[in-house]
Amino acid sequence: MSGPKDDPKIEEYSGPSGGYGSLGSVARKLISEHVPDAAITLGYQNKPDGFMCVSCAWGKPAKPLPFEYCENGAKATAWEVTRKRADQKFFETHTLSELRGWLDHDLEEAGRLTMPMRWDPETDRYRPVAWETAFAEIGQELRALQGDPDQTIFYVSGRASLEASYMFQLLARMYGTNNLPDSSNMCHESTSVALPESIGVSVGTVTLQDFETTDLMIYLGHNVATNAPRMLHQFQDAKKRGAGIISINPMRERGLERFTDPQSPKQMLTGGETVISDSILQVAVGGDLAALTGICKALVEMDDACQDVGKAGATDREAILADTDDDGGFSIKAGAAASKARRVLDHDFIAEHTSGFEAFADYCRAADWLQIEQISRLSRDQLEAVAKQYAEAEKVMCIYGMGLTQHVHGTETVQMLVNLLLLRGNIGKSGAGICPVRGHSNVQGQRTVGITEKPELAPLDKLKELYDFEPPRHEGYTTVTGCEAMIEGKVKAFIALGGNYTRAVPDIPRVEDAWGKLRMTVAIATKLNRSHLVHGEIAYLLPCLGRIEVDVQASGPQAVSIESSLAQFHGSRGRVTPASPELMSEPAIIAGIAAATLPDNPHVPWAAWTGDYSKVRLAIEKTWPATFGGLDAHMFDPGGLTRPIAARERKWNTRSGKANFLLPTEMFGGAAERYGEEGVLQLTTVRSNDQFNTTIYGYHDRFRGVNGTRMVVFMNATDIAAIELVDGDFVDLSCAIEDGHERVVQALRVVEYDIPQGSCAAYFPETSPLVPLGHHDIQAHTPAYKAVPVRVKASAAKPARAE
Ligand SMILES: Nc1nc2c(c(=O)[nH]1)N[C@H]1C(S)=C(S)[C@@H](COP(=O)(O)OP(=O)(O)OC[C@H]3O[C@@H](n4cnc5c(=O)[nH]c(N)nc54)[C@H](O)[C@@H]3O)O[C@H]1N2
Ligand SMILES: Nc1nc2c(c(=O)[nH]1)N[C@H]1C(S)=C(S)[C@@H](COP(=O)(O)OP(=O)(O)OC[C@H]3O[C@@H](n4cnc5c(=O)[nH]c(N)nc54)[C@H](O)[C@@H]3O)O[C@H]1N2
Ligand SMILES: [Mo]
Repeated sequence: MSGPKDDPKIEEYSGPSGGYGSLGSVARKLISEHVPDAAITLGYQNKPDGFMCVSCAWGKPAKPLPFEYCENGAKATAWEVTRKRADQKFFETHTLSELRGWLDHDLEEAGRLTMPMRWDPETDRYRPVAWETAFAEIGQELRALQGDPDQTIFYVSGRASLEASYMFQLLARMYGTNNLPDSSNMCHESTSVALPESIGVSVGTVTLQDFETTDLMIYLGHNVATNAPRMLHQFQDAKKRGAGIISINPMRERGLERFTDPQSPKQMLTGGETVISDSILQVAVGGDLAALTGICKALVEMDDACQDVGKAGATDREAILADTDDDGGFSIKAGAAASKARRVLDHDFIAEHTSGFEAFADYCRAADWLQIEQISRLSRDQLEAVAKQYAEAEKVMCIYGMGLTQHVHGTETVQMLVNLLLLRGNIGKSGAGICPVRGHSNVQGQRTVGITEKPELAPLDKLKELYDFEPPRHEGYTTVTGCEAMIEGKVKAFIALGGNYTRAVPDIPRVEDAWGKLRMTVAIATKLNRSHLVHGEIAYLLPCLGRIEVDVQASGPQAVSIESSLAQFHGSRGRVTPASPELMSEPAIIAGIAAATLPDNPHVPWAAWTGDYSKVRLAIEKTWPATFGGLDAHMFDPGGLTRPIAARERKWNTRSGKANFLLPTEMFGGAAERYGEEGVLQLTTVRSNDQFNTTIYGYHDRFRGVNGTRMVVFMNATDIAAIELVDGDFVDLSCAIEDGHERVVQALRVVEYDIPQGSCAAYFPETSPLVPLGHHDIQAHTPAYKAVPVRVKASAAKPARAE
C-alpha cells in the first residue's frame, strides 16, 4: 500500500522532470491499480479517435505523439479504470462515521462506485436503491423547495463533458436558479473576470502553433511538470529553436529547470535533458503584482529615455538598450526587426488598438522601486533584465496558472500581465499572446456552454426562445457565496455533478458543519470522497460512467466533447468496459433528475438527448452558432475544432472597443492588512506530483523530494531559524486573519526549502482549513489559496526532537 509512512523521507530530488523517474512512476501506478490492457488503453489517450485525458486541459495536437500522455495523465487513467470496487459489500462493512476517519487517499483507493445508493440513517450506511426510486425522491424533494429555487445549488466540477454540462445548466435554469457554481470559481475565475475587461474575451489567445514561432515565454505561477506535463514538449521544442523562457515562481519547481523527454529514445539513453528556464525569478508569495509593475515600469522608462534621446536627434532604440545595459547580462543583437523599431514600446499598436495607455504609463513612472523590491523580493536589476529581454523579443507569450489567479488581487494581476503584453503589441499576432493554463480537462468548456452563476454570461433569451420557459435573470451563487449562504442556512439542497466540494473549498470545518445540516445532498460521482460522508439529511450517491468507459445508449455507442485550454473542441470516445453494469452516464442521470423534477416540456427532449448525444451537440450549436457551429461534424478532426477568439484577430469586444490598460488598486497580491507583519509568513497551498486536486494518488512528491507524508510545510532556512527550529521539526500553523474564527493546522513537518524568506508552502487540501472563506479575490471571488497570512510555532502535538 502506498499510504503515509511512519518514517517519511525528505531528500532533494536531483533528476530532471520527465525521464525514467516518470515512466517508473507510471508503471508502478498501473500495476498497483491492476489496469487491464494498460498499453492498449493508453494508446487511445488524446488521440483523434480515442478518449480525451481526464487529467489536465492542455491542448491536443493535430499530429499526436505515439504516446500523447504524461505520467500524471496515465495515473489519472489508471485511477479511473482501476479494477478495485467500492461495492455493496464495502458499504455493508463500513459505516459513514467510520469512513469519516479515513484519509482522502484511502476513500478513493477503495475503488469505483458500482450502484446507486441512499444513506440509511438507521444503520449509518449507504444502501443500494433503484435508479427510479432515487430519481423520484430527488424530484419530489426538489419540487418541494421550488417555491424558492435559490435554496438549491447545482455544482459542477470541471471534468463533465460539454453535453452533460449543457443539460445540467438547462436543468438548473428550468428549475428556476442561476446557482451554477463550478470548480472554475476556485480556479481561473480571476482570468474569466480579468480578460473580458482587458481584451474582450474570457479565454486565452494562444494556440499550439504559437509555440512554434514565439521568441520568449514568461511563465508564472504554474507547475508544469506536475500539472500540465505535456506542455513540456512545447517548452522543449521552443527551447531547441532558441526561444527564451523566464519563470516567475517562489519555488524552484523541477519542471522549470530541466526535462528529459520520455518519448525521445536518444534523451532517455544518453541521460540528455533540455534546460527549460533561462532564469527563475523567485518572487515572494503574493508578489507578482509588484514584480509585473516593476517590469512594466522598466519598459516605460526605457521608452521614455528613447524618446528623450530621439528628441536630441540621437541614434536609435538599440543604443538606448545598450546604454542601459549595466548588469552585463544583456547583449544587443543587431536583428533586422529590432533595428526597425525606434522606440521600446509599440506605439503604433498602442495608438490603434488600446485605451488607457497614458494613465498606465504615469502609474508605472510613479511606482516606487523600493516598494516593488520589498513586496516582490526581487531586485530592480532582476526586473530590469526581464524588461530588456522582453523588449528584445518580437513575439512574447505570458503563460500562467494558480500562482497568479488565487489571490486577493488575482484579477488585477492577470490584467497587469495583459498590460505588459499590450506594451509591445503582443496580443493578436503569431507567437504571442496570453495563455492561462486551465485546470480540469473541460473546465473552460463548461463556461462556454452556460455553466455560470452570472446571468449576463448565459444566453438567456436564446434559451427562452429555444425551450419556451422563463429563465431566471438574477445572479446565482459562486462557490464562495454558496458556502456563505449555506452557513447562513439559506441553502437546503446541493446537487453535485462530480467534484469534492467540501474538500475543495476554503474553511473546510465551517463548510462541513453547514453541509451536514442540508436537507438533501446528491452526488454524481465515480469514486467515494469526503463530501459524500458529511452529507445532508437525505443523501444520494449516484455512480456514473467515466469518460474512458464505453457509453452505449439507444442509438449505439456515444461520444462526448470537451474544450481544451487553447479553445479547441475535441470529441472523446470511451474505450473501456464500464466498472459496473449498473452505472449510468452523466447525461442519463441529469435527464433522470430533470424528468422527475420538471413538468413535461415538448421542446426539451431529455430522453431523446440521452439516447443520442449528437442531438445535444446540435442543441449547443443552435444556442451559440458562432462559437459551436460544426461541433458535431468536426469534433474528431485532427487538432479539433478551433473556436473563434476575437482578440486573436485584434477585434476588441470591450466597452471601449479597444484593448484596455487597467490599473491595480494595490501592489501586494495578498491580504494587505497582514502584509509584512512581524512573525507572519505568507502561505501558499499547492499540489504535489502525486495528486489530482482532492484525489490523492499517493504520498510521493518526487520532484520536491517528499516521500511518505503530505503533512509538511516548505520554509526558508532563515524563517526556520527565527523560530529556533530545524528542518524535520514539527510546527502548528494558524491563520493570522482575525475574523472571530480560529484556524489551526497542527503537526506539519518543517522542510527546509528554496523559497523566499517570508513565504512558505504546504499541500492542499490538508492546509485548506487555514484559508478563511472571506479571503478571496475582490472581483472574481476566487479563494485566495495562494497567499494566506499565517503564524508558525513549534508544535504542541509533536514536540521538537531531543537534540
Ligand atoms: N497531476 C495533476 N494535474 C493537474 C491537477 C492536479 O492536481 N494534479 N490539477 C488541475 C487543476 S484543477 C488545476 S487548476 C491546475 C493547477 O496547476 P497549477 O497552477 O500549477 O497549481 P498548483 O499546484 O496549485 O501550483 C501553482 C504553482 O504556483 C506557484 N505559486 C504559488 N504561489 C505563488 C505566487 O504567489 N506567485 C507565483 N508566481 N507563483 C506562485 C507554486 O510554487 C506552484 O508552482 O492543474 C490541473 N492539472
Ligand atoms: N487550498 C486550495 N484549495 C483548492 C485549490 C488550491 O490550489 N488550494 N485549488 C482549487 C481548484 S483550482 C480546483 S479546480 C478545485 C477542485 O475541486 P473539485 O473539482 O470539486 O474537486 P476534485 O478533487 O477534482 O474532484 C474529485 C472527485 O470527482 C469525482 N469524479 C472524478 N471523475 C469523475 C467523472 O468523470 N464524473 C463525475 N461525476 N465525477 C467524477 C470523484 O468522485 C472524485 O472524488 O479545488 C480548489 N481548491
Ligand atoms: Mo482548477
